[in-house]
Parts: sequence; structure tokens; C-alpha cells
Amino acid sequence: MEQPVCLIANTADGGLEVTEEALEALRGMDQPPVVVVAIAGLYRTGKSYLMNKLAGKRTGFSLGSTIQSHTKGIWMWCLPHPRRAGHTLVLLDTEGLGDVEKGDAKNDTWIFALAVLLSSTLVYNSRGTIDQQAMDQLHYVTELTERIKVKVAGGGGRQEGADSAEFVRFFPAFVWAVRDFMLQLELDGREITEDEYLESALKLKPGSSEQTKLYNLPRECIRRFFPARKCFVFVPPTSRRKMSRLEELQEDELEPEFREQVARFCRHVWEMSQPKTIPGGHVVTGAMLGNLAVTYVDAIRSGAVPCVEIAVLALAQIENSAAVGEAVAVYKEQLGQRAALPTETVQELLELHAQCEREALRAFMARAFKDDDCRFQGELMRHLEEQKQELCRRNELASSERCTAALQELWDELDDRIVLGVYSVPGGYQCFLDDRQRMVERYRQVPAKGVKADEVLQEFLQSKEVAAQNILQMDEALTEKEKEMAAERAWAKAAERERQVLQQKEAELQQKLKDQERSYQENQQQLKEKLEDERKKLLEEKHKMLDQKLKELENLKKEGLQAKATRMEAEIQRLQQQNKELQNPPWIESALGSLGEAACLVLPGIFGKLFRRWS
Ligand SMILES: Nc1nc2c(ncn2[C@@H]2O[C@H](COP(=O)(O)OP(=O)(O)OP(=O)(O)O)[C@@H](O)[C@H]2O)c(=O)[nH]1
Ligand SMILES: [Mg+2]
Repeated sequence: MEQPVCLIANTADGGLEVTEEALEALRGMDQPPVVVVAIAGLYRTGKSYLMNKLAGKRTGFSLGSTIQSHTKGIWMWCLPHPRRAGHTLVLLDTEGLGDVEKGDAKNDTWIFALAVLLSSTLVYNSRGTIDQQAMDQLHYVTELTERIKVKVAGGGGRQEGADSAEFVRFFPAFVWAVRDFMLQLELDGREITEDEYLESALKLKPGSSEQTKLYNLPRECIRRFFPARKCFVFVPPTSRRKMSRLEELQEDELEPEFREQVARFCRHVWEMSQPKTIPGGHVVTGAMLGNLAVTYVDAIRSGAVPCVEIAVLALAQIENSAAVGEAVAVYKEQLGQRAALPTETVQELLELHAQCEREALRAFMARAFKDDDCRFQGELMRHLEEQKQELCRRNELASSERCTAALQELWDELDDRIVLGVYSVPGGYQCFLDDRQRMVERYRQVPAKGVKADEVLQEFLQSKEVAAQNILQMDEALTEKEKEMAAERAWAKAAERERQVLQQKEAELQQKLKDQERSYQENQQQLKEKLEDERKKLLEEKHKMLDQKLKELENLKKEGLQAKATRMEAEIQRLQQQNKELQNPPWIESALGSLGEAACLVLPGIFGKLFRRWS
């Protein structure tokens, strides 16, 4: 992307909408994972300027040099990630908050909530120092509990606290950028780091007066929702005189300390920002990011609160459907690479199918998620079964054509001799039988005839039986009785050949049914692996949450905030209980059951077996 584009625009009626241009750009990015860095903060505080630094460009996001707020809505710039090969860095520059001229606090809150929902790293930008005023300006954080829902409310309605406890599962890492910072980083005579500076500003006050509650609220929210925090301070980039044409200045015209601070900040963001994931750990691509934005903005427009669970389910529908398509494409591509039809045996063909199916399933598993009832995997099964039928048909056709051509060529010689009357002599029938036998032997030598070799031969000989009988009847060396016996022998031989062909067909049918069982097992195996993988990821996620909460508990105790510590302990206990349940979660068994049901519908070969197992 050469230039940033508007991702979310303000509409004339005061709402928000995702722009078609940005969606178009994102739709084209359905492969690489995205690392999404968003910046938010008060208007006119140098956000767009800092984002251009992250892009490694002097210009890009538009600045404006007056006191009037400049960036409107949310702008997006997608770039190859400077540190992570195969990843895209998506920068989101947002409309400045708190513009008195605009005076639409509601719009501000949504912009902030969207920045949180869409990013994997959120840079909060402010000017001066992290003082009470800066904290007050960050009231958007305290409002997130009313702006973001994690789960669709169940029967009795979930407690708000329980819902926001889950925020950490998908909230971005938090970086506070303090601009025009001109103080010494010192506390009680001791030099401190920027991070210590932030932590000291986030310290809570003991007590339960209204004033204390008000003081603590934004700090508590930041500590609860953003356990991974960093702070960077920046001196003014240049003298006041040059500030308005900052964009035009060369690097060496900037304050050296500022340059060094920017370099450190960029390095941190580039190296530490993780790819965007949704709860459950599934990595988001550009196309998915676009769909997420649409779901959230649609919710806001309809007057609802964006719900992460609903968005993830909507995303799963789109992605899983695409995963089926991608898997079928992988199957075809693999087949194209491997198949040389006709194969010698049906077994060989089934093995070929099995290999391609395995790769196709892998592609499906890599992309699909939350296919709890195996609806999409079942659909893929049906597609692949159809592909297999088609493959068998093509294989048989290729074989038939080759066999028929070979037989026709070999028969031509015999036909010439029939026309010349070579067999129309006494003893001609035996002579014909010998020649025909030689022809059959030569046919057997023809390589790569495929699965239809015997059947086509049987049908071919059958079609020439009238000619053979004519030669027999005209053979004057044979008595009527001998002719009768010879005809009977010919008939018995044909019947024997037919029986063999039928036997072969029956054996092939059994092989095909057995292959359906194998296919089901492959599906089961890969699903099991995926579910186990997901369980581990979930467990990891929960462990991370637990670690963060334990750390916060320790801090609360250190700060002597006993009541808060007790509440945190209860939260920790709840989480520990959830972790225990994750040892053997019921959804694995239920998903495998759904797979069985889906398989019965498309793979008749396994129906009987499963039915017996269930009854
Ligand atoms: N004092 C100071 N000015 C800056 C800094 N960075 C950028 N500016 C200048 O501040 C003005 C606003 O910069 P922007 O980057 O557009 O600020 P913004 O936060 O994106 O503004 P909005 O989009 O309106 O919210 C421009 O004239 C910049 O040159 C900084 O670190 N300190
Ligand atoms: Mg801006």
C-alpha cells in the first residue's frame, strides 16, 4: 500500500462505516497474519506523526499544522512487516479524542473501543506528563466495560465483572507514549525507568471514599485490562519555530534525543508486537481484520454493543467456508501433481486419493476454527468424496479408452485374415482360436492398461463372438456334435470371464468402502489433533491470564489494598477452576460425535460400522 486509506469513516448522520476501498485492500490479504498497531489519544498530540515513524516514512498519515483536529475516523496503512518475514504491519491512526469543536464524546468512545478491538498493540499518546489530568483524559478505558461485550449474555445474564475479566484474552499490549516530556525521570531522588514512571502513576490509593474511587478507577482499569504495559517518553522533536513544518525536516534537523527515543520506540513496537489473534488464539489475516471491522461497526451502527463472541462466530462462518474451498483446491492441485491415469489398480488410485485428501484436510484444519458441529468439515468430506468418485470415473474412462484402442489394433490383424478367408477352410476354427489366444496374450503384454483391462477384454471378445461362431459353423472338418460341444465350451469360457470380472468389481467395491472408513479415520485423527492443539492454546491463554492476575494480586497486596486483593483472589480461583476443566473439556467429545454424524451422511461405507458402535 503506497498511502494510508480511510478504514472507518464518520457518516453524515453521525455514525461510522467501514469504507469499501479499505475492505477491498484487506480482502486481497487472506494469507499473511497481521500485526495491528493502533494509536489513540487526545487530538493534536502528534499521533499521525509518530505513526509515520512506525511506517519508516517521512510522510503518509496526514498531519495538518493548525490547532484544528485533523485525522477523521480511523485510517489504515498496510506495509510489509520490517521485522517479521511473511507478516503484514497494519498501522491504524485514529481520530483525536476530546476535540471541543466536535463535542461528540460518544463518537470518541467508539473510536477508542474500535482501536482496542482491532489492534494487537495499542499506543496511547498523550502530551506533557502522566498526571491526574492525563488520567482523567483516559476515562475511555473505564467506559470499555460498556462498549465491549465478550460473550453473548446467557440465561441469567453475566456479571459485568466476569465479562471484563476476559478482556485480557484478546486485548492489545499497551504502550503509553508521552510526548514533549521535559522532566527528569527521577523519583524520591532515584533515577527510574520509563516503565517505573508509568507504574508509579498507576498506583492506587487505599480507602473507599468517592474521591478515592474516582482516583483509582482509570488506574484500576488500565491495570486490569492491560497487564502487558510499556512506557516511552519523548522530548519535543524540534524548536517551536520549526514544529509546524516538522514533516519537511530532515532526520538530522531533529533533536538527537528525540531521534534516539523514536528509534527505541519503533524497535520495541516492531519487535514485540504480536500478530493479532482472536480469543482461542486463532491468528487474524488482513481479510479477517476487514470482516471484524465490519461486524463491530455494524453492531455500533445498529445501536448494539460490539460482542467479540458474535464477531468471532461470524468470522468463523466466512473463514470456514473459505477453508473448504481452499482445501478442495489443494486436493485438485495435489492430484494434478501426482495423478497419471489410468492407474494399474483401484488400490493404487485410492492411495493416491488418500495422499491428496490428507493434504487437503491439513489445509482445512490450518484455516478453519470454531466448526463445533463439524458442519464445514462434513461439507469438505462430501466434496472430497465427490472428487474421489469423479477420479474413479476418469480413471476407468482412461483405462477403457486405452484398452479398447489396444484391442482394436490387435484385432485388426485377425479381421484382415477373416476377410481374406484364411479361416474359411477345414480346421479354420482351431486356427482362429489359436490366433485369438495369441492376440489375447499380446493384449496382456500391453503396459498401463489400467483397471478396466479384463472387463474391456471380456466385452470385446463377447462382441466378436458372432464372427467366431460363423467360422465354427463353416468349418467342414468338424461334425455337428463337435460344433455343438465347441460352442458350449466358448459359452462356458465367456461365462467364466464374466464371473471373474464381476468378482473383480465386487472386490473393488469392498476396497472403496474400506477407503471410506480410512477417510473417516483420517478426518477423525486430524480433527483430534486440531482440537487438542486448540485445547493447549486455550490452556496457555488461561495460564497467561492467571500469571497476570497473580502478579496483580502481588501488587495489590504490596500496596496494602486488602479488599481489592480479596476480590482478585476470587477471580484467580475461578480461573484455576476453569483451567482444571480444560484438562478434559466436553467439547472435544461432542465435536467428534458431530463428525461421526456428518460422516454417516456422506460416507455410506462407515454407516453400518458406526451404527453398530452406537447401538
Ligand atoms: N510539540 C510537538 N509537536 C508535534 C510532535 N509531533 C508532531 N507534532 C506537530 O503537531 C502537529 C499535529 O501533529 P499530528 O501528528 O497531526 O497530530 P495528531 O495527534 O495526529 O492530530 P489529530 O489527528 O488532529 O488528532 C503537527 O504540526 C506536527 O508537526 C511532538 O512530538 N511535539
Ligand atoms: Mg492525526
